[in-house]
Amino acid sequence: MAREPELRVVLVGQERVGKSSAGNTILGKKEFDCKFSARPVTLSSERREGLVLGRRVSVVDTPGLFSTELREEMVRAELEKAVQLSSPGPCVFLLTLQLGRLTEQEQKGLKTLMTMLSPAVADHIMLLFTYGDRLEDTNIEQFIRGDKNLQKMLKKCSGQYHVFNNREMGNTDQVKELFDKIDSTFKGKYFTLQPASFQKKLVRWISMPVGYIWNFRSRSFRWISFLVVVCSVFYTVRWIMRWGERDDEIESML
Ligand SMILES: Nc1nc2c(ncn2[C@@H]2O[C@H](COP(=O)(O)OP(=O)(O)O)[C@@H](O)[C@H]2O)c(=O)[nH]1
Ligand SMILES: [Mg+2]
Repeated sequence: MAREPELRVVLVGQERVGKSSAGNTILGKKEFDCKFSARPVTLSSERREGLVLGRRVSVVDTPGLFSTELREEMVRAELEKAVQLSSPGPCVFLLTLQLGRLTEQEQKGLKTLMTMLSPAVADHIMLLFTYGDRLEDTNIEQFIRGDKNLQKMLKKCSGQYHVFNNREMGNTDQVKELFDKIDSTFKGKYFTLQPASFQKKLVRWISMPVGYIWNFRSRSFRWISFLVVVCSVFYTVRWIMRWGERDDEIESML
């Protein structure tokens, strides 16, 4: 019997919606940090893998799409890193939403992913609702039927969704159901990133270190770092120019 292909999953969404917890539910063990805290715990994309229900599975957890800690450029870089970590490409992006909380920013998550990665990503996005324990005596289908914004979101992506109760990490039925939905919706196809143009790369090379420095918490440290960078650039340019002058000097002496 042919072995089932590896399932590569990337978890994306707002901060504290339950992405890392969902990653742990998929893998059936506590691989990602997820604790109740006022500040986000995940600040860079991380990959974990395992054998789940007899199948090789890799899960990449990412920081929040609208991060309170990272600048937009860094969020984009972490998303691109997530795609690379999921090589040759993720089968699905699980856009994670907390059941019962759909803010305007959360509704923009899809657009953010399309802008940051590529419009083609929409076909590989599935909505994953966490906090399934809140459903009580209703079900997810009924819940979606009652929310026009959710229906709109589903129309703009693959149309597929699933619900997790991360409080029941040992419930493998919810994981099996997710795998079945991924298989039937994406049929082994996966998302890849087109190489960026030279201009885009140049803008990123410049904006990445600037964004990185700007992310430092301490204001004075931020400014000192800027000064160090500016001075380094200045002295490097001066050194290169002096080099040319020295060649001229040597030539005139000979
Ligand atoms: N009741 C309940 N709590 C959850 C569920 N999923 C996550 N949480 C809690 O939500 C908080 C944030 O979860 P986390 O996975 O760190 O969110 P992330 O920032 O999106 O990675 C943690 O306190 C989790 O225990 C769920 O399905 N049900
Ligand atoms: Mg997290």
